[in-house]
Amino acid sequence: MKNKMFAVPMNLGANKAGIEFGPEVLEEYFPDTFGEMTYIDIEKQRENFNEWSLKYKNTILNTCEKLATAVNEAVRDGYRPITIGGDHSIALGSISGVALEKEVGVVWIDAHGDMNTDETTMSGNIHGMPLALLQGAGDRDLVNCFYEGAKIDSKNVVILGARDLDVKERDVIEELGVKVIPYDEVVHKGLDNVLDEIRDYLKIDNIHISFDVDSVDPEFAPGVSTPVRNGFTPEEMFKTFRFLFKNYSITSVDIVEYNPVNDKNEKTMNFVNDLTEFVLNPNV
Ligand code: DIR
Ligand code: MN
Ligand code: MN
Ligand code: MN
Repeated sequence: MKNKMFAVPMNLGANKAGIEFGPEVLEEYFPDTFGEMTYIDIEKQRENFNEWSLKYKNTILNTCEKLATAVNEAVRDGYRPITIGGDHSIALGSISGVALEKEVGVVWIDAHGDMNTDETTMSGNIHGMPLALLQGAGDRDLVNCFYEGAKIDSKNVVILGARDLDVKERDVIEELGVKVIPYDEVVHKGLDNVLDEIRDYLKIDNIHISFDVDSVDPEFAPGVSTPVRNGFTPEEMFKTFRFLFKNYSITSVDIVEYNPVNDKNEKTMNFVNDLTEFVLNPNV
């Protein structure tokens, strides 16, 4: 399958400086991997600053709708869209763009659940909400991004690697019935067993992988905005990707939350490049 790459240099969903430089740093150091990205423009919209719990909602929605339009066209033209972030709020756009064409399941690989709503959030940051929004939970305007209503079915969603879920976020996860495999469980059961479990659980052919770099242990990927200890090794992540590409039709991929400002010895940058190279040319 041919790939088409999109870059979304936005940090507003995380409200932290640095993530917006991810795509340009990757492109500068690895032009062979990232040289062909189509950049989505971030057009600042007028914001309602009374909406504390939905910081930069209008600009994020505008960006996600533009990304969804571009991704949707790529899918219709037979490409596999790969979206390079930017913060994780952009997955609202990428997945909406795919979901209009195909019924997709989602493997959300993240230290976090990203299943807050505007009512449960403690940060007000929209990058903690996209997975709930995609299932129809949360702010109506954001839920209706690109087209009206939920984009994915909760039974087709797995959160893999979580280890930092907010208390009320857990309630949303439980209400919607989303399967969570915390990183702890990966350690206790072994990654191979967990991956087999995913294959038994996700009974759908088309899968979108939404990969948050902070799912990886900060020892190997310090270049993120919200590091959480005890995460995946790079080897485990390559194994996971290889498994998913082997067992499913991977419609589309996000690689988000790389923050070059926090990187050490270019570790994260090199890892993101290696993983993207695999995604572009998966030899399984
Ligand atoms: C936290 C952090 N749960 C929030 N979320 C992050 O702001 O809602 N997601 N960092 O990637
Ligand atoms: Mn995330
Ligand atoms: Mn995260
Ligand atoms: Mn994050």
